[in-house]
This record gives sequence, structure tokens and C-alpha cells, in this order.
Amino acid sequence: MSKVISREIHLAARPRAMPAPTDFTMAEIELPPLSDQQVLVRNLFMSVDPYMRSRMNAGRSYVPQFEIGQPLEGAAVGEVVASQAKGFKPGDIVTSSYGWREYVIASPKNLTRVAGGIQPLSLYLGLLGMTGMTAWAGLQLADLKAGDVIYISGAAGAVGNVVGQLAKLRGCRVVGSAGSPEKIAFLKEECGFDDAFNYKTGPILPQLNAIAPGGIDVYFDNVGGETLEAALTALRVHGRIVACGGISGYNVKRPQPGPTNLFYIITKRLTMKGLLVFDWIDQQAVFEQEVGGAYRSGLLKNKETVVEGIENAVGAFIGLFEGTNIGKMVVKLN
Ligand code: NAP
Ligand code: FER
Repeated sequence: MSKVISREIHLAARPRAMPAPTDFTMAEIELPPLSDQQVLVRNLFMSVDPYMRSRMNAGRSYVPQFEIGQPLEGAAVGEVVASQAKGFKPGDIVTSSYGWREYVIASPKNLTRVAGGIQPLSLYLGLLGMTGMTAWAGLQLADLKAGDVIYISGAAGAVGNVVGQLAKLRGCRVVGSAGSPEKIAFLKEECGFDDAFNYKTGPILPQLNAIAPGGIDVYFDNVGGETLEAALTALRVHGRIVACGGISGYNVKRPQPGPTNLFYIITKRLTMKGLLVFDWIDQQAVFEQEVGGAYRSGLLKNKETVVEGIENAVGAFIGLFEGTNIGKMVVKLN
């Protein structure tokens, strides 16, 4: 086989607040020949996700840290181009955690075959991948009932838009917030949200009260901070919070104090449950059947923002914190 050159993104410095392009470098490496039991994969799409930001921090954290000078990691979907391993042949489609690079040599145990082969293959990073599963699992945690009013922050993102669409299918009144007029139109016109507001145009609580005057039963939190504080006030007695993410705090230099009104958890007998999608891995088949089935039958829409080329992957990642994506942010590798 002719020599394979792969470009990959390395961490150059640990970001102290908002990540900058200078915190990353691109390396070009020549891959060694395949050994026995190895598979060569060309990545077709790689994922950029907010959680990667915490893996760039110094010190120990709840997730393994990226190392300076080493390639970043993350979900990717790719095509087998050569194989010395039984069970894999050129043309097979696989997912792995070897994103942020164009090619990888992997062991079969670190590759997952994509069975359905639904197009576009980027679906396996979004709606039918980690973020879609997060939305689906979060709604199991929420104990959602038809007629509930659910408020979703970060609603136009990968997780948020799927939470909203699934909650509509379950007969809820769905409201959300996001950061641009285009995103509000997307939520109302394409995702079936009953109402939505742009959190950048003013304080959050009055805007939430205006679209949910009777209060909310469930808050799906992707953002934290002021949004969580507003939701605590808007929640009804016996309301539930799904704590999925806190992106408003991921790039702050110093941690901010928590909501001033946590006491509502007591007075309104609220429940707040933390969600970690990896806990739900044994439910993958149920998720794929339900969400994959709804997508195939046209009940769920897939929305993604596709950035082209590994040279633009860092920009796509930083874009998550600037709100440049609608739906799932993915990078298409050429
Ligand atoms: P995403 O929503 O597709 O992308 C991030 C979005 O966050 C941006 O488009 C931006 O939209 C918004 N945002 C950025 N900075 C913000 C700020 N300061 N305040 C409010 N909104 C801000 O990303 P995702 O993959 O779906 O993840 C959404 C959340 O779920 C994140 O908090 C993530 O960490 C979390 N998550 C958790 C799990 C889990 O297992 N617990 C799994 C996946 C994701 P706007 O234009 O609206 O600002
Ligand atoms: C995320 C935020 C936090 C996320 C994961 C985590 C997958 C935590 C991961 C861990 O503790 O392993 O958006 O998405």
C-alpha cells in the first residue's frame, strides 16, 4: 500500500478561558504499515463537542485530560480502507473515538461497526449518536408526561433541538431559548416548538415568564448560570430539572457562585437529576430503535452545521462557544 499521510490536531496550550486558535496545532504524520490485527480507517466526519473543553484543562478532572503535544480525541465516523483484522474489510463504516485526525490505525476492539448505514453518516455523531442519545436519556430522567410544559435552554443546539422534538412527540408544550433570531425561527418553524426567545436580547426570567405564564414542569438545562436561576423561579411545585450541561460556565476564568434561589428546591419540592449519557450505554439498542425509527418515518428532523476540512476543525470547536452552529456541529473530512 502507498504511504498514508494524515493530518491531525494537537493541543498546543491549555486554554485559560475561551479557547483560541493558537491553543492548537496541526501535525502531518506518515502512518506506519499495518500490522496483524490492525485496521486502517479514513475518517469521514468528526465531532466537536462542548465537553472537550473540560478535557483541555490542567490537573485531574472528571474526564481524562488531553495531553499537550498529543492529538485530541473525540467521536468520528469513518470508512475502512485496509484491514489485517478478521471481520473488517475495505468499505465498512465504523465509529471510533479517534476524531481530530484524517486517518487512524486501530484495533478492532476500538471500532464499532455502523449497522444501519443511514445517510448522511454524520447522523451517527448527532441525532443517532452521542447528542441524540443524551436528549433521549434526559427525557427518561425527566419522567415526562403528556401535557407537561418543558423549557429547554441551548434549544437550537445538537441536544436541545432533539429534546424539543421528542417532547413534542410525547404531547408536551415545548418552549426554549437560544442565541439568535435565526435560531428562534428554526425552533418554531422546523422543530415544532410552541414558543422560544432569544436570551441575548434581555434578562431571561421576564422572557421565560412571557412564553410560559403558568410556569414550567420540566427544565432541561444545557446552560446553567442565569438561565438555571430563571428556571428555578418558573418551575411549578414538584417540577423537575435535568442537569445536562452548563455551557455558560465552561470558559470562565473563575467559577461563578450558584443560583441565589436554590431554596426553591425545598419550597417547591423540586427534583434535580444529573445526566451522563455514558451511563445509558446499555440502552443503546432501545434508543436506536426509538429515535432511528422516528427519524426514518419522518417524525424527527436532523439538523446539522457542517464545516469542511480538518483545517477548520478548531474554528468549528470554538464556534460552539460563539453559537455559530444550528443543530449538531460536525466537521466533514475531505
Ligand atoms: P450545542 O448546543 O450544539 O452547541 C453549543 C451551543 O451552546 C451553541 O450553539 C450556543 O448557542 C450555546 N452557548 C454557547 N455559549 C453559551 C452561553 N454562554 N450561554 C448560553 N448558551 C451558550 O452543543 P451540545 O452538544 O448540544 O451540548 C449542549 C449541552 O449539553 C452542553 O452544555 C454540553 O456540555 C451538554 N452535554 C451533556 C452531555 C451529558 O452527558 N451530560 C452530553 C452531551 C452534551 P446559542 O446561540 O443559543 O448561544
Ligand atoms: C458534557 C459535559 C460533561 C459531556 C460529558 C460530560 C458527553 C462529562 C463526562 C464525564 O464525566 O465523563 O457535555 O458530554
